[in-house]
Amino acid sequence: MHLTVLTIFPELFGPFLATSLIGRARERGLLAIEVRDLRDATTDRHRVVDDEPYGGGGGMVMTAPPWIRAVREATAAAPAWRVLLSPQGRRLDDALVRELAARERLVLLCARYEGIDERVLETVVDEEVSIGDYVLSGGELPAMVLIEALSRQVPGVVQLASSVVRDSFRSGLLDHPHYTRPPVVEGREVPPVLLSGNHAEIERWRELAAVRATWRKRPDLLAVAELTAAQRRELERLGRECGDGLARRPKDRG
Ligand code: 9D3
Repeated sequence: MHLTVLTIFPELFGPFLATSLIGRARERGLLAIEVRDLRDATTDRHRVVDDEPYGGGGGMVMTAPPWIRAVREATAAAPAWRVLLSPQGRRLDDALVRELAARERLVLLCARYEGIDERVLETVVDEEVSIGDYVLSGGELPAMVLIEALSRQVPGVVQLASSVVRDSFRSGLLDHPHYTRPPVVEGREVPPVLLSGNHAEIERWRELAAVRATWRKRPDLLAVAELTAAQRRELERLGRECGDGLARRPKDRG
């Protein structure tokens, strides 16, 4: 997979792209990521990328010519799917990550200021993507979120640990709770089954713990989750225990 990032803050990406999973994937040639300074596509002495909005009002708008030039340069050698990170975009989720990961080449446009000249969208953008309904100052952090999620979908980037096998199974449930040493923390013990050495029973406990966690923290996910028979029974039990229409019991914090 080949990514080009266009931004006026290329320095934000340095350590992020050099570290851990992504750094290793780049070293191993599984992932090619190029970060380009949008200002390199300007033609004036002061490398200006913004101007006042036509029609007045506050704020500044990113001008079209540097964007159009930069995207055309980035796609000159080979075509790419061109994504503008934007509050107006389609909300990023697992399905969108997989769709984008199926593209061989992506160009990610990171905007700043109040907005970007609409003709950029009309001429050199294929899709707008948002990472959620909250206000950030630009598209750089959203681009990093997207890059991290995408890189996990590139074959070979994440070593096939059991956690990834479970990830790729994706029942649509939350994870079960995890425990490691020491055995007692603030007087709290580890669920004894996890120390039993009985792997079939541990697997059953995790299966039910996952459905309980989802029921308590993200009940909306249960509508589309794929449940085993045991998980369906546990869900019915939780429903009876709580009573339909009553508030869910918050996690005991005794
Ligand atoms: C405060 C300015 N807003 C007026 C209603 C519009 C606005 C412009 C530019 C809001 C945010 C931004 C900068 N954000 C992004 O470029 C961005 C973003 C985000 O803010 N939230 C979630 N996903 C994304 S993707 C790009």
